[in-house]
Amino acid sequence: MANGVVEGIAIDRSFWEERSRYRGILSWILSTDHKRIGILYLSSMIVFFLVAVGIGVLMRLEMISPGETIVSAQTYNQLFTLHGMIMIFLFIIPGIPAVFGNFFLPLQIGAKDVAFPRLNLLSWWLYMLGACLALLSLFVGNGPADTGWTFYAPYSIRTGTNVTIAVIAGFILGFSSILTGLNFLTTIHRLRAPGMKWFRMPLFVWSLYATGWIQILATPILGITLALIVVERVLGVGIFDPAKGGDPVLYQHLFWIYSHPAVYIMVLPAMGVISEIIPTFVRRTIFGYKMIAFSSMAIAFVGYLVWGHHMYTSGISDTSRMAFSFLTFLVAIPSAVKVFNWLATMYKGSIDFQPPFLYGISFMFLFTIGGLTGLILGALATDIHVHDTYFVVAHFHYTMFGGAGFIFFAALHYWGPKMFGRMYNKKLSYYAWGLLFVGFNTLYMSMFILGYKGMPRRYYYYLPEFHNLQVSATVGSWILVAGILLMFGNLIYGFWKGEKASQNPWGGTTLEWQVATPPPLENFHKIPVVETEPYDHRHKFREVK
Ligand code: HEM
Ligand SMILES: [Cu+2]
Repeated sequence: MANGVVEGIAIDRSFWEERSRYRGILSWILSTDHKRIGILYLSSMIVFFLVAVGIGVLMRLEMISPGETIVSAQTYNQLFTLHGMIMIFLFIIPGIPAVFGNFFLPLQIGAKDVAFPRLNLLSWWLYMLGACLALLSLFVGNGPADTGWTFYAPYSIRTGTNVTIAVIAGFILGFSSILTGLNFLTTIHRLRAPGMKWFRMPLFVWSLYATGWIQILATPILGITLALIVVERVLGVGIFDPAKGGDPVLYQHLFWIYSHPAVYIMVLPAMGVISEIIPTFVRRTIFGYKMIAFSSMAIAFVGYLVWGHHMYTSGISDTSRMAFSFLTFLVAIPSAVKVFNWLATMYKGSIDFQPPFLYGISFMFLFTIGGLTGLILGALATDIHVHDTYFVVAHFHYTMFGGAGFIFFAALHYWGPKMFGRMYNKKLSYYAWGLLFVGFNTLYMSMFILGYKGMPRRYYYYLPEFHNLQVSATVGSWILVAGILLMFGNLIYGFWKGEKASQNPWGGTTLEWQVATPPPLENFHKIPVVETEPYDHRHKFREVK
């Protein structure tokens, strides 16, 4: 039977109708059901994302002409710091694991919930506490931090803005990520259904497994580093500030020892989602299942060893620069294995260009541009030229936004109907995709060229020869935001008022498509027994009537 059959399941109350002793919003914010926690993360995350997008548009508006346009130079510093902090710590790092990992991991392995449901709820509460603190830093004292999201020392030690509150918020958000990772690793080790052997797990589960190890091993390093900033700011102990005998380069090492592996907390789950979407819409089993699973683990491991490529210009030795450059090229190999296997799966497949597939393969195009420019940044000779310019800003928007961000959108289009039980308007999602894709490339391609020509990042003023491309970048941001708003408007209206969705609208083969839509509270009445490999289109499972 196909990847386990759910026998004798009756149409049951969906998790939306959970009977709990609490009513209204309390029945949500005090629920330990993994599906409800996934929806809690989704709703809070979309709000934070849209706030940060708004800040991004403001920054682009400011840059439409050299000199003051709408905000002062100091405010501009605070805007890019806030934008980066919210996008990284409140959207893209929790992102796919917290929303779709929470909702679908137990369903995909045949479990009733994650291993520690109450700890799971605590992770969301910590996420919200961290978010509230970050937003509080807007309104008290000297206003939000103006250091950039990287909080480089010694400026982050000396500035009078709310760095202390911001880094405490980061510290708390780190715990939310650690607890989520811990929960997922234990769930995958302990709660798989009978027959769900390691090499029968969907590849999304493998990507969450690799990500979980980074979440629990790397995040504590960020926690300690941010705590040391607070110690130095509050107690004046010299750790990073050379004026007090500290070492600012030590700060950079500690910060990037977490923040480079952190880019894989962002991208690995995205690579897992696309490995689900491609077999579904090309109606073929995935090419090189084991190699894709292993390449997730390889990326997670080698990704720990490349952090120095952020510090080629900070005065580290030539030997270490060469070593970090070599290792950076090495990490490109397992990523390329994945791209090759996805293309091989699509080759000669009967492709069904549904919205999830379209958003999904945009990831492959945009992430490949991000990855290849990553090699330009990984090479010493070229990096020295483009480090700290718009080229870097464009590069990480292609990898993080074009990569993980577009997959977040693809996952919403793919799994949203299962989560909410209703469909969205497909035509509108194609239009939204068009605006997103054209706006995205206009904005960030302009920034690639500006950076290559020498436009520094985080600068408020610029030379007249940069003006035309700055204008096209800003126009690109308007088209991009029109796409974002149309996409979310269409999805929210569809999930609320749209036509009822069937149990398996896309013909997926993994377990979540074998339970009712939306899923019942307990997921499965009887623990399923898994008998075949995932993505096996030869076996059709019975619709629950
Ligand atoms: C409509 C969407 C967006 C727009 C218009 C936008 C625009 C920008 C601009 C113009 C900057 C450069 C500021 C400068 O160096 O002068 C920037 C920086 C940044 N963006 Fe975005 N961005 C968007 C979405 C995103 C997303 C989705 C992410 C992450 C997933 C992201 C993460 C960052 C980070 C980390 C920085 C660096 C901030 C710093 O220098 O400290 N952005 N963004
Ligand atoms: Cu890096």
